[in-house]
Amino acid sequence: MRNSPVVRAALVTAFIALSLAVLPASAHPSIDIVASNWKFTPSAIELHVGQATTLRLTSTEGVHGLQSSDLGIPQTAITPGSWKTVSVTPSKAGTYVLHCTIVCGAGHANMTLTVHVVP
Ligand SMILES: [Cu+2]
Repeated sequence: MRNSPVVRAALVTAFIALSLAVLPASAHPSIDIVASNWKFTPSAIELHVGQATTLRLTSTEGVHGLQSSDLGIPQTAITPGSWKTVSVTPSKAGTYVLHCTIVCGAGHANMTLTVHVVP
């Protein structure tokens, strides 16, 4: 019985089943947003009222920024080569257009991220 392949296989199977059952319940949804000159990709995202979502922000080109008082996003500089993580829990449905907050060049004025908050 000790070190039996059947027992080991059963333990591995139980461990994997447990991992799959536990992980999704504990993880918030997360959305990766990539900034570049001069856009956010994706350029629009959808969030739900009262649901915490983790935004993971990085840049492939230039330094950009994101901030929203309405959504509770603090001023966040987005720089190449690193990921910034911001947790957002919207309280009110609506469409929020966030402009890049760091002057980044010719296309800065039109660099936006649209956040659709739905019930
Ligand atoms: Cu900018």
